[in-house]
Amino acid sequence: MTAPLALHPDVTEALAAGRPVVALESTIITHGMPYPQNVETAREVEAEVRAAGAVPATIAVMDGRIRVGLSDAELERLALAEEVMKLSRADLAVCLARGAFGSTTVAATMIAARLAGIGVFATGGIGGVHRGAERSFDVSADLQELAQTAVTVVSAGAKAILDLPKTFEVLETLGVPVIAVGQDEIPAFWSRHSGLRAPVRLDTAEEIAASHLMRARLGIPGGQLVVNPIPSETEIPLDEIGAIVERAIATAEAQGVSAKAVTPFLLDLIFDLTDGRSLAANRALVLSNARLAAAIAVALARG
Ligand code: PSU
Ligand code: MN
Repeated sequence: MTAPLALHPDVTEALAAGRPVVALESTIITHGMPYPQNVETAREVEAEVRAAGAVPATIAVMDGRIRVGLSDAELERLALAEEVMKLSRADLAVCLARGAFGSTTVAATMIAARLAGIGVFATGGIGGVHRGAERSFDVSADLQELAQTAVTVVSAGAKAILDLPKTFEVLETLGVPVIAVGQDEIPAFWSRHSGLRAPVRLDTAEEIAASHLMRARLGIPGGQLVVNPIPSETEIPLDEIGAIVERAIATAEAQGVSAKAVTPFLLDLIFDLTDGRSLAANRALVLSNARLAAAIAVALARG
């Protein structure tokens, strides 16, 4: 029995030749950004990965198969689709078995990347422990996935819509290395600073790749979380985005938004409340993460 994986020919070829490949998620396209910025960003991210010498593999579920690497027409179809399941570990198999259409979150993209033999994955922000989790118990399955699936995930940290100290405490408990790049502090998605000290700092793609390979040699399951600060020009400082986030969370609570709907609801509202600045920032940080992930993939391919 093998997994229903369908690799794009460019991805198959690169993997067979031991050349660098970077996995990319698709929930950011279907649930993270509005059309047409979602598909424009997806295209720019793929181009960035190629320019840095790696092959991009955007992952989604279509027609009963996990697709690893999409054509431009498929990216467009995903970006325009209205009924798309947001897939995490819990629902990946259900979606495949039903032959439904689904986009993959960080957790599901890690599972797919691992099945395809891809070691590194670029995204925007990971899911984490939501504020008020002591009441709602809302903790993203992304954290458990990082603990068990051996993929290095390049992010800009976790969004300030989350409880950041609790998110990083859970990652520590789960044995997930959180690696800051170029600074001693953990970045907070739209902001370069969070006030939280990073457990580890590594400034080069080579060091991050070496530690990924060392974990494999030790037989340690689980991945690494790289937290790469957003480029300064597009940063929204924490004291500025903080108040907006508070308003968005209060609105979500008043409207009874829960479960999978929380993150997309907040992102959409924050987009409106910042007059689109949050989206421009999101775009810039994903591109920067794609560049770093490609450099890590190049270093991994060298061994
Ligand atoms: N961060 C973003 N945009 C997104 C997400 C995170 O900047 O769209 C998505 C990712 O796919 C992540 C998911 O895995 O939200 C987390 O959702 P939840 O909080 O429901 O676990
Ligand atoms: Mn959740």
